[in-house]
Amino acid sequence: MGSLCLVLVILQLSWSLSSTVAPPSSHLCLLHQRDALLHFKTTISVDCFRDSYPKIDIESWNKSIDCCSWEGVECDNVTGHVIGVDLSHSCLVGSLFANNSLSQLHNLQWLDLSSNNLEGSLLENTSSLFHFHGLRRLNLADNAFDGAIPTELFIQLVSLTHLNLSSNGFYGLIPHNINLLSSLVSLDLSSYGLDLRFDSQGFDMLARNLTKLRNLVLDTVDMSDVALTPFLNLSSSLEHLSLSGCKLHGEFPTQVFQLPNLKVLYLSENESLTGYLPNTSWSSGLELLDLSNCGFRGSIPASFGNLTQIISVDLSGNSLEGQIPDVFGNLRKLTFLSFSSCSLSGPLPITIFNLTKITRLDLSSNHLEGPLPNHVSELQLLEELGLSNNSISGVVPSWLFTLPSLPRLDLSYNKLVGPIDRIQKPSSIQEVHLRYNNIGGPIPDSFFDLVNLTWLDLSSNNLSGVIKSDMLSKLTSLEVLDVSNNSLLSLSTSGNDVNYSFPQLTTVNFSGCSVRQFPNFFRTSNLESLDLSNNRISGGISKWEAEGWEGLQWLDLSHNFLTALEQFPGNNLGKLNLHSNLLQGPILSTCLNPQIPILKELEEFIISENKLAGNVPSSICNLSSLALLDLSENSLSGTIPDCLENLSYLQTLDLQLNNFIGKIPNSFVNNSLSRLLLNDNQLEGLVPSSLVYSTSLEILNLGNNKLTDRFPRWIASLPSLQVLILRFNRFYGSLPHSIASSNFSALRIIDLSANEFTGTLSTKLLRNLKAMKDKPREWLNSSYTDFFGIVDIELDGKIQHFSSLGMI
Ligand SMILES: *[C@@H]1O[C@H](CO)[C@@H](O)[C@H](O)[C@H]1NC(C)=O
Ligand SMILES: *[C@@H]1O[C@H](CO)[C@@H](O)[C@H](O)[C@H]1NC(C)=O
Ligand SMILES: *[C@@H]1O[C@H](CO)[C@@H](O)[C@H](O)[C@H]1NC(C)=O
Ligand SMILES: *[C@@H]1O[C@H](CO)[C@@H](O)[C@H](O)[C@H]1NC(C)=O
Ligand SMILES: *[C@@H]1O[C@H](CO)[C@@H](O)[C@H](O)[C@H]1NC(C)=O
Ligand SMILES: *[C@@H]1O[C@H](CO)[C@@H](O)[C@H](O)[C@H]1NC(C)=O
Ligand SMILES: *[C@@H]1O[C@H](CO)[C@@H](O)[C@H](O)[C@H]1NC(C)=O
Ligand SMILES: *[C@@H]1O[C@H](CO)[C@@H](O)[C@H](O)[C@H]1NC(C)=O
Ligand SMILES: *[C@@H]1O[C@H](CO)[C@@H](O)[C@H](O)[C@H]1NC(C)=O
Ligand SMILES: *[C@@H]1O[C@H](CO)[C@@H](O)[C@H](O)[C@H]1NC(C)=O
Ligand SMILES: *[C@@H]1O[C@H](CO)[C@@H](O)[C@H](O)[C@H]1NC(C)=O
Ligand SMILES: CC(=O)N[C@H]1CO[C@H](CO)[C@@H](O)[C@@H]1O
Repeated sequence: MGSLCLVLVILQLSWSLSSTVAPPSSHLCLLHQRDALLHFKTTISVDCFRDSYPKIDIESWNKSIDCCSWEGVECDNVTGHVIGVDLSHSCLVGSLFANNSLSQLHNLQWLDLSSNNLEGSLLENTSSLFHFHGLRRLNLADNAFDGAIPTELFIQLVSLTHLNLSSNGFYGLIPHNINLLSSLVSLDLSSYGLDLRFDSQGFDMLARNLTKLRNLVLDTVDMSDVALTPFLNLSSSLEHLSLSGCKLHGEFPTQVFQLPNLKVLYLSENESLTGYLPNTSWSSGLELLDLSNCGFRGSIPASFGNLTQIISVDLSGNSLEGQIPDVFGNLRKLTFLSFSSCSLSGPLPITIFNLTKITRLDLSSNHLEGPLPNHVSELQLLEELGLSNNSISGVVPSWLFTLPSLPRLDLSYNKLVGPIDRIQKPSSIQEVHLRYNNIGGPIPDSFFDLVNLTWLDLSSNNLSGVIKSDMLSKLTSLEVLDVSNNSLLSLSTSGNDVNYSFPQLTTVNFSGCSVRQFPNFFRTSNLESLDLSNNRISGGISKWEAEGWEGLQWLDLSHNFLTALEQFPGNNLGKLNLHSNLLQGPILSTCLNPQIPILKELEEFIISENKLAGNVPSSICNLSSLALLDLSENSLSGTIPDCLENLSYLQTLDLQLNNFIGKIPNSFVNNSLSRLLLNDNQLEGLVPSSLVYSTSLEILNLGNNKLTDRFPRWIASLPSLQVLILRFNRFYGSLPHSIASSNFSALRIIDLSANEFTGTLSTKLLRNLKAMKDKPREWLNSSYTDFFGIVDIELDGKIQHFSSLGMI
């Protein structure tokens, strides 16, 4: 009974409603308008990219169906006139011709052709569109229209309320008579690349005349000529102002933040735009604020805490300073907050840690100090947390490792001391970065419970104790372990360590710790990179220890106390650094024994500053991938093997400070060689003429040998040569005149001292050393200063001083 009553009431209600409006006619659509639409359909085609489909399917427009019920078409319910056409995102391809049939839709109020692939100049091809006197919304965004925006456009479209020409190829000045569009509510002229331009007068008029504007979007429109005072005249109805990357400069009027209806303010990427945040009366409805990478100054005012509607704030990359006011308690809608890369100081605002909806919080790269709160139960949605590069002190609280949505924690470059408390319910966090803090004591066990860790970086702290493989045993997903520069931390060497393997581990960095022995564990893993440099590893590496390591590509054992090496570890090494150890005897002959599989992949081999003796075996030339061979500062003797031409990728050959004798082999045929350092040996004979082919040669140091030769005239033709040292040899004769006229185009250092050169020194030669004069600073920072100190030019007893050499 009750439900029957209800049905009756509804029937009556709907009858009385429909009786007040005219009943819909069976054919609303006017035939000539239908034909105009169908004709338009024939002038364009539909072509979607893979995986996309049209929002409006223009193909479904069908003559036998009333055009007012076609997708994307809207008619006036009473007159049947087509008043709206929405063909946005509909995969339209083609040109809009000037004689476009859409122009016959005289009553059109809105037209949306955005996000298609239409092309041609708006000026030429669509001018007929501008004759719609009744047009209120025009959206041609995201097409390929280009050309200047036609002046007539705005004369015709005086009723326009919504104009969207964004993301096309328009260029040039925005016509002043845009200000005729005094009904405009929404204007979007954003472009890709500063091709459209507002002049100061044009924008001034816009601000005064378009009093109904609610949306003004001008991203990457060039506004470098626009003064900022007209912003004071912007309509108080403004809700959305977006001026990213507009080259604005000057002081932004604080009043804009106070426009009563403002909800969205984007001013990012205007480096020269300065200004201050308002102390009072922010627009209370502000939801989105992005001022990133501008020049805003002053402090963040306490009134910030009144922005209760705020959802997203990005103030990163400004010159804001002072404390962050602790006023986030009422900002319950905030999901994104970035204050990174400012100059903010003082304690961390505690109320920030009470934000329940926040997903991204970035306070990195400031001067924030003091401890993190001990207990935090909010932040459950946090996906990104940036606190690195501050002066945060105290312990690393365990709640950071329980946040369910946080994949990565970066607290690097702070003053945290640890330890980390026990973690009650570890999250699935994947990356923990704590480099450059003051965390002391043993590595807290709690880290080893973070079973989903892939990256653990504890480098540059004060950690001590011993890392054993069983500690890491739960971290089966670990890919990168970096504990470098913890000078009291060492690595267990016990035998049972071999039992664990780390299938994902590729990179281990123990540089600068207290490791005393080459480790057993990791050997069976798929390790690719192992850095044990700057440790206290002494004794030898046995053949047994050197086996395995099949995946190892990069091994750094430099700055240790190794005395012996039975075999190089791993067979697939790309880089091996044994610099500065105590390796003795003829290791090269043993380890490069032709019987042992040779390191075909080895690109960099550094064994300098050891106590190697004996000859260099010619089997070294089997290392055919070598780009860097550094045997310097040893006691190697014998001749330089005459097979270097096999090393066709060699870029640096450093044999300096040994006891090599005999002639320099005349077999430099590869043109990638850039550094050849043979100084401080006992080499005799001539400078090998094959070097003339080494067109990449930058440094040639043959100093302190017993070479007897004339000045090799072809040297001046080496186009890249920057450093030429022939000092302390037996070079004789005069410098060839021809070199004075050559350009020596790159040369910056030349040292011919302590030879037997004769004749006069041509000032023309020295005047030609052009490279010596430019960019001294850049050059001084380069690594050449590692090799050479003072350079003098001394010829025939006369020392020449040139001002351009002063900087050396
Ligand atoms: C148009 O609609 C009629 C009736 O529904 C149908 O028979 C005809 O195939 C349609 N034409 C096109 C081109 O879709
Ligand atoms: C026409 O009528 C439909 C349904 O009655 C309504 O949804 C639509 O908004 C009306 N359109 C106009 C322009 O009045
Ligand atoms: C419009 O112009 C194009 C090219 O200028 C022409 O091919 C086409 O027939 C014209 N259409 C109408 C309806 O006049
Ligand atoms: C319109 O654009 C097309 C293609 O970009 C071009 O060929 C044509 O000449 C243009 N002008 C007119 C008036 O249609
Ligand atoms: C302009 O159109 C584009 C594409 O349809 C859209 O993304 C953008 O939000 C529009 N601009 C305004 C201010 O509505
Ligand atoms: C401002 O708009 C009015 C119409 O509302 C128009 O008459 C006037 O010319 C416009 N001023 C400018 C500078 O365009
Ligand atoms: C523009 O702003 C200035 C400064 O606030 C004011 O003096 C002037 O009257 C305003 N002009 C208009 C047209 O609103
Ligand atoms: C806000 O107040 C501070 C301190 O009283 C003052 O230095 C600053 O100029 C004020 N900022 C604005 C925009 O009024
Ligand atoms: C926040 O707004 C209230 C009321 O509008 C006002 O009384 C208070 O002074 C404001 N607080 C700040 C810090 O501006
Ligand atoms: C955090 O919020 C809770 C309730 O939501 C409140 O009791 C507590 O005082 C707040 N803490 C801070 C520091 O604002
Ligand atoms: C670790 O990741 C696996 C999936 O990769 C997941 O099943 C597991 O729950 C995660 N562990 C924790 C403690 O979240
Ligand atoms: C992205 C962008 O356009 N940034 C501009 C911000 O403002 C400065 C100075 O006005 C320009 O140099 C940048 O190109």
